[in-house]
This record gives sequence, structure tokens and C-alpha cells, in this order.
Amino acid sequence: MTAKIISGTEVARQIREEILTEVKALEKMYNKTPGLVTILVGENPASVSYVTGKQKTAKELGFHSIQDNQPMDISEEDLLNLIEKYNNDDSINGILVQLPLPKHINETKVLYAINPDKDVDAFHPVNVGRLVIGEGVFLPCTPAGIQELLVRGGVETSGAHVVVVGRSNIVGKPIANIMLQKDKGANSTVTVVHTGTKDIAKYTRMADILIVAAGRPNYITADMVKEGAAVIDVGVNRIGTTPEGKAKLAGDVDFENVKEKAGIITPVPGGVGPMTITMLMKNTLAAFKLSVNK
Ligand code: L34
Repeated sequence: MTAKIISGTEVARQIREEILTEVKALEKMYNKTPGLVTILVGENPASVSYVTGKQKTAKELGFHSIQDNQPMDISEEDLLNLIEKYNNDDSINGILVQLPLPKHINETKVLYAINPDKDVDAFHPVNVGRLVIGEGVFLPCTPAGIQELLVRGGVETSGAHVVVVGRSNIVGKPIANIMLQKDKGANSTVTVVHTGTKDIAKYTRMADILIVAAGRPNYITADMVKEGAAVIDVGVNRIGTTPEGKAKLAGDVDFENVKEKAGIITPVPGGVGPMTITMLMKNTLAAFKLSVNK
């Protein structure tokens, strides 16, 4: 079987159109648009690329958007003060601090500092807790994008066995929690495998839906995938440079071989990545609506 390829770029474009329509209507009513600040510490090339994508999309949607670049050696205290400034800024509905942060800064402390109502990443423990009990206001962007790809890709999730590879706070843990909710686009049986798992392939071969966030290029090979499975590749590995000097990207899935076996598959680039950015816009719009309805 040759898999149907779900284009995240295409699905993201549709969702952005929906967001733009709503933003225009809200602007007429309230004479303002959603405000998003993305804070970038240092100049990690991958982070620069992702944050640039976020800002470009926010501008296209008519958001009030600010890119706040800080030097690699900013102190933890100064970063916390900066977050406090945006917590108190009424024109800002969403605050995103791009991860990873430099080692001298305590990431947990930074995530705690963001007002949960402006936490469009949904990384604050309050939002993590809400998600776990099924009361999520914002869903973390990458997992929300994955769920949306499954739904719009026509994948039946109810009763499906979802196997998640990786247990990060950004992807693995939240997507596992989302998929097990008794909810539309979820209601799945969930298994999480990770570096402590014995015989990972034994589990991946059982997956109706395989979600891979391992951070290892071409880690999932065709023999690890069940015939007809839906395979969502979250990995964005930089494996070199193209002759034009651009970063060469590879997913965590051996796409060329796995696509001959899977029923549905997402590419890298152009799969989950663009969805992550678009779900950030959706969350910022939701935060804006919360603030105007207060
Ligand atoms: N705070 N930190 C915070 N929030 C997030 O949601 C993220 N993440 C992850 C890393 N750190 C974060 C992102 O934004 C990963 N991530 C992300 C965002 C966008 C893309 C990939 C990862 C993306 O647009 N990927 C493109 C290729 C971009 C390129 O060429 O570099 C794609 O098509 O996959």
C-alpha cells in the first residue's frame, strides 16, 4: 500500500483562513486584534527559523505582533521581569518564550512566570493540569496540530491504538493526554514508549496511529510499522546543508520506505511544523477572545 500524504502546509493554510475571517470580524467589533509576543533568547538557528515563521504568520493574520530578541547572556531575573512587563501589557494576549533556553536559566521558573491566561504554549503547570483533567483552555501547539491533522486527514481516533514515541513535556506527554480524553478526535487507547522501553518495535508495530517525537533522524523504519497505520512524524532534524546553504531537514521516520507501508503519513518539512505555528495563532485568538469577554 502507498500512503496518502497529509500536507500540514495545506491543512495549516485552511485553518489560517478560518482564523483570518474571525480576526477581521472581531476587529470590526472591538477595534483591535490579537497581540502576540515571541521572546527569543540567543540565536540558535532552529529557534530563529521557528520564531521567524511564527512572526510572519502572525503578521499575515493581522495580529499585533512583537518579536523580542534577547542576548544569550540575559540574566534569569531580567527575563522574568520582561515576562512580567508583558503580563501587564493589555495589548498582548499571548506570550511565548521559545525553548530551549540557555543552561543558566531555569526553564520551569520562566514557564511559571507567564500569566496562565496568556500562556499560548500551554506549558504553565496550570494549563498542563487543565489539559490532563480534560478542561484545557489552550492546548500545546504541536500536539494540538497533530490532533487537527488526524481529524482533518479523516483518521478514526476513537478506539484506535495510539503509540507515542517520546515522553517530552512539549510533545509526548501532552499528546498522550489529549488522545486519551473521552472526546472528539481522541478517545484512543494510548501507549507511550521512550528510552527506558524494552523492545520499542514490539509496541510501534501494534499502532493504528504512530506519533513519533524521538528527535532521531530516520529512526522509525518500515519493519516497525503496521500495514495501513497512520504515521505522524514530529521530528525536525537538521542533518546538513543544501547546496544553496539552507538547512537540510529529516524527520524521525524513514519516509521513503514507511510510506510504502503506512495508510497515511505526514512529511518533513511541511507536516507537523506548519501546524505548530498555526495552532499558536489559534491559541492567541482564543486568548484575545478571553480578554475581550472579561
Ligand atoms: N516555547 N518552544 C516553545 N513553543 C514551541 O511550540 C516550540 N516548538 C518546538 C521547539 N521549541 C518551542 C516549536 O515552535 C518545535 N517548534 C517548531 C515550530 C515550527 C517548525 C518546527 C518546529 C516548522 O515550521 N518547521 C518547518 C521547517 C522549518 C525550517 O525550515 O526550519 C516544517 O515544515 O517542518
